Amino acid sequence: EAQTVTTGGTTTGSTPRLSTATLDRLPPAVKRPGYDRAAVTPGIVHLGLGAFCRAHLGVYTEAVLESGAKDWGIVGVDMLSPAIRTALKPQDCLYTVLNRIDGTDRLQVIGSFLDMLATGDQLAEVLALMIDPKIRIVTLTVTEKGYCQDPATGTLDESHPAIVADLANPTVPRSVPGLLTEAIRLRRAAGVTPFTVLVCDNLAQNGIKVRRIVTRFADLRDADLGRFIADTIAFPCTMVDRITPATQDAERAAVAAGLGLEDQWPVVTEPFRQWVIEDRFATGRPAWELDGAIMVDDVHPFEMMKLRCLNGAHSTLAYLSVVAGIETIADAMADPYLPSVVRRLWDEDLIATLPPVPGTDVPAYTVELEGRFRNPEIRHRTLQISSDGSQKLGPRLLEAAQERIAAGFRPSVIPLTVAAWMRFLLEVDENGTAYAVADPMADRLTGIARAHGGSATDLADALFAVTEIFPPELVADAGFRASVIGHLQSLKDHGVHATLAAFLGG
Ligand code: CS2
Repeated sequence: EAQTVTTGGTTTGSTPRLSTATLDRLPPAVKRPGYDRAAVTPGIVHLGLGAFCRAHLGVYTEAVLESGAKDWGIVGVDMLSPAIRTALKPQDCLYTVLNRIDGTDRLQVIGSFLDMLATGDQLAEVLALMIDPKIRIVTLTVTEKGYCQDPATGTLDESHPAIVADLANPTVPRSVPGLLTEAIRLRRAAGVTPFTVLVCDNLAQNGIKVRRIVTRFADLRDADLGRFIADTIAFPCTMVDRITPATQDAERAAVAAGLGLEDQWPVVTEPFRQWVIEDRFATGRPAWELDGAIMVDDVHPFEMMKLRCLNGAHSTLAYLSVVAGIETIADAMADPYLPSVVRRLWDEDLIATLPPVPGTDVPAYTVELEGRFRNPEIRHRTLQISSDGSQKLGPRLLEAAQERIAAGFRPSVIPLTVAAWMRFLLEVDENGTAYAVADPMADRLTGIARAHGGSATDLADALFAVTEIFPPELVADAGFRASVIGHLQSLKDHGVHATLAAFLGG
């Protein structure tokens, strides 16, 4: 059958579309909802509809629905664009998760998202749903920057344009803190039991941090509301993990071939997944442990291990790779030097900063990570991971560097990562290929890079002065500064490979 698949999820052609009506045409090998979707009611509102939540929350919740629970369906809400709603509503919100293991495609059609909304044109519907007593949990994957925080302190950025706008017009929120606060206010006014807020983004102490941000926003609106949130809303911490790159058109085509149906926005993900959740829910929760979620009293050790070892290594690989012109994490792991760099990052900088992780051997965890990064079926673009460095460097690596220095050690690889990020801000790789820095602070950061790019010392000094990213105590450390500047000089003069060869040899 002829079919054309083009970028952006628009497709034309004669292949019929995945939907409730076409489910029975799927080949037998494709898993699909075995429960009666029409009998499921929503219990979760999920904010942020990217690929990750559909490969993670959506899959864990699918298992809960398969077990017979009927009141934990998900309604997904996009706060940035209606693109996923547009792609998936005609499919009755069904989408495919593709796992490729040793060249064999395993496909599962997920039914746990019952509906999809976008705040752009459906804000009133979203708020009405969020005050419905049936909704007991609000989950979030809105990325680090979605919380409008000052990344260095993890507190609300009160000068953030969306926060300023929401404080001026709080009943028509467009920021995440604004939307949560307004929903909580309306729910309280209607006498409905509060929902639990479950943050599923890669922030250290994510629940604690977001509770502080939302409480502060509410406080600025109305001190009584701020107190109410602080006293009554549960924000359990979570560690989430599944490597899920943005979907490519070739993968859409592979999914269509496997389904015999067109799916406009499948997700391709690795076999591994992990979810560790602080078990503190005010009004019940799905039995996610049925599908392997780990319910604990304290997520912190798990989250530090994952954020530093996985995400910190990702960022290290990403900046060095983008500058060197290496396209994916799997390609980076085939480089002669980069695997040794991440090994040293783990062994010399990160593992020593971690508290004991219950039931986990951390060195073995890093060996497993290496295997996950090498997975050739996952084409995870280094440029995608390079985004939002201003938000990611702190929790992934800079905090660890500070701890190492405070303990009397010199961080080894982290200064190299910082230097690579600085070099990355020049927006052109070593082959002369231009790319764009995607970051909420991109204008300021690339402006600094353009103005000071001629000298490693000037560039590093100008960037160290950005206090939203670099804690003053860290950049007050002369050894750290000198190490970053030395690596940056080498990256500029000799390039990534010569710098890594010298670093690893030395
Ligand atoms: C990545 C994460 O894009 C990034 O910054 O490091 O999305 C990473 O793939 C996930 O956290 C894995 O769980």
